[in-house]
This record gives sequence, structure tokens and C-alpha cells, in this order.
Amino acid sequence: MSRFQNVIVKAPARSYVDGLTTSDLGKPDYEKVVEQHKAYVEALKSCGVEATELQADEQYPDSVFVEDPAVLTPEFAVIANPGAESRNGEKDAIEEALKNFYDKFYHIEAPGYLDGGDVLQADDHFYIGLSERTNEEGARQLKEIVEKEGYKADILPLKEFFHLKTGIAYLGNNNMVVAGEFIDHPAFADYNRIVISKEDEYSANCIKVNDTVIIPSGYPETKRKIEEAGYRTLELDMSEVQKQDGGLSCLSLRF
Ligand code: CIR
Repeated sequence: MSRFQNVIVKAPARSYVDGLTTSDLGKPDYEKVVEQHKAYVEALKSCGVEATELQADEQYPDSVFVEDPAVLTPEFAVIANPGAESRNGEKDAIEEALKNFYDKFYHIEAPGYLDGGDVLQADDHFYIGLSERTNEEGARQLKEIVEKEGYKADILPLKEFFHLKTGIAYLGNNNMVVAGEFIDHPAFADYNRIVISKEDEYSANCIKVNDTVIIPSGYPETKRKIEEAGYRTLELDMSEVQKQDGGLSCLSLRF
């Protein structure tokens, strides 16, 4: 798994508290999400990356979730076409920011829709989830782009998870963290699976940043399993992010 040198993050707007959510965890506390976001950015920096911190954008309540408007590889950037109408315009600011780092861009075009949260890269293989946000045409376009660039790609219809990466994370060295519908999914049968129980499902959305796996706090079993697999872990309180259906991966683009 290649090392990351950069991340892009975006500060939460005050309008964050009115963003999209399906959770019944209550309204997030703005001051608290600002603190949690700062801790997140500090944690990323402590893993050895440079952080580009974009200003909050009140017009887009969910724009803190920068993972969704783009898919990045070391060689090229794909500007996604986010499937939620209220989020679609987020892609413009992300493309602008990425121009400082990339020369080669692809775009997912309507009638194709795709959220970056539905895309998992494991070495030279992309897994693309079909969800409420990513349709077959969007997934097909991404598959065509990455295959043209020499990667492999599989499209997987999701049964329960909101986004593909809600329930799965790749740690490198063939180690895959899996929960729910992915535990026995044939697409992941050849990986060393680190299985997350139903009650700890939220912690399946973790991120490996260089030598550290960042996990949400409050999941001692997940921490133990990941450390047993040989990784150093770092825990972050994600309560206000979880309330808006977000997780650790959603809050940054890492490249
Ligand atoms: C949304 O519904 O779009 C946001 N409230 C949450 C997006 C989370 N992103 C992700 O899982 N990649």
C-alpha cells in the first residue's frame, strides 16, 4: 500500500447540523464537531501527511465529507458525481483544490452518479458499491476509467450499508476489515479478514494512514483485533460525525 503524502480536508460549516442523515442519534453539536474535526486533522498530520485545509462552505452542509466528490490514485484524479442533489455541487471546490496536485483528471458524468464513499481501493483492485448514491452507470464509468489505467475493478450491489466503505476498510498486506454483508462476501474471500461484530459495525470504517490505523474510540474489540494483526492504532471520538452518517474515511481525501 503506497504511503500518503497529502490529505485534503474541509472544515465543518455551521449548516453541518442540518445536513443529510438517516441516523437517529440526534442533532450534532457544532462546537463539538469542530473540535472533533480539529483532532482528526491533527491525527492525520501525526501520521506524516501534509494537510490542505479547505474553508467551510455554508452552502453545502455535508461538504466536510470530502471523500465523496472524488476518487484518487497516485496517477490520476476522478471527479465523482455525488448522488445526493444537495451535495452534487461540492465537486467544484474539490476539483479546484486537486488542480494543485494533479494534471490528469477524469469525470463521472450524468446520468452516471457516484460517491467516493462507494469506492474502495485495495492495491491494484477497485471495488465499487451500488448504493442509493452510486448507480450502475456511474459505477460502469469508473470501472472503465480505472481499467483503462491498468487497475482491476468489480461492481458490488450493496444490500444494507449506506456506502461501500461504511462496512469495509483495506489495511494493506492483504488485510481487509469487514463487517455485515461483507464478512462472507465472495469478492473478499481471498483476503485475510478482520471480522467486526454487529455491535461494533461503526468501527469497520477505519483508515490506515502510513504506519497507523485510525479507528473510532469506544471499540476495544476492534482495537484489539487490528493491533493483533500487527498495526499501531490511534483512536478518535467520532460521535458528532456518526450522527450525520459519516465515518473516518469520509472526512479526508488521502493521496
Ligand atoms: C451524506 O448523507 O451524504 C452525509 N451526511 C454523510 C456522508 C458520509 N460519507 C461517506 O460515507 N463517504
